Amino acid sequence: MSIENIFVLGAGAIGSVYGALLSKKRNVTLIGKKAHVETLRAHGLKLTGEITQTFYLKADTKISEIPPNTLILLTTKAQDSVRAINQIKPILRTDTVILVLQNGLGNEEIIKQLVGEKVEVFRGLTMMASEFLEPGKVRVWKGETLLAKSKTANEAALLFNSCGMQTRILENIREEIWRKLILNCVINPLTAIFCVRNCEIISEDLKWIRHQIVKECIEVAKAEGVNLEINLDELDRKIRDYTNFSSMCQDIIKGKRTEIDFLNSKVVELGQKHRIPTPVNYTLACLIKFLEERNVGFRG
Ligand code: KPL
Repeated sequence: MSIENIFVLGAGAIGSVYGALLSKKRNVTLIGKKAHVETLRAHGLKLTGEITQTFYLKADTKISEIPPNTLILLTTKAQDSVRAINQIKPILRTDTVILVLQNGLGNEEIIKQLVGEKVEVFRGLTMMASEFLEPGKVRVWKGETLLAKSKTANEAALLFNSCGMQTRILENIREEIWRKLILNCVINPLTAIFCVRNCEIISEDLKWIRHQIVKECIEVAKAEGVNLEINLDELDRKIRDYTNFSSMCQDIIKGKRTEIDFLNSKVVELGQKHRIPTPVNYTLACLIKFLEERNVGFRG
């Protein structure tokens, strides 16, 4: 495949950043919510933070037609991917490629089941952070992009790197998916519950909880055939470097559903399968579910 067109399906904070940077070299269309799309069309996309630039690129609320040689970056929240993919399923072509760039475990398997063999689906992970400030405005913190080895991964990595995104291909992405999952299982619920920036959870008072989350995840990963060695102090240092509000914290603030089912709840589910207790992950998942329900209740 030679990537000519790119759709970013789920142009919230992180999707908008990827779309903006890739528009330096390719024809990119951001697919997002109406208010964001209208602002992008009228005033462009303003990135602030570690990248300060305004990008003028195409934007729409849905994909009506998929041209040949299209790469679709799936950046919706994990819980929205089935709906998003079902909408475009009838117009997918055999030369369309889907890159699943989301948080969570098991996402690409769901997409593969939906689209079948005819479409190449591969997994990516982003270590970038972003905040959706208002329609048309996103703050960004740079970070690496990791791509699973697949037919289109080489071409995608070359393109991403040429657009200024530090990108690597991994022979075996499974271990990195777990590492990112663990980072999210620690950061996302704690920041969402306390409504604080990621670096703020590096408090001595939360140390036992942070480390217990990791220990439970490591046990479950092992039972799933992934042996991880994680240095807890190093992980704490990594978290201290993130000064943004996590995606889950942003979701809770906005009264939206979160990715908890693909993060801590997924670890609990797999723990049950292997009879491994995961009480701390379970407690956090319950607290997030409570916040989600309360939000939905308030919205009526
Ligand atoms: O993936 C993220 C998220 O917010 O969902 C991190 C890397 C934790 C950045 O906040």
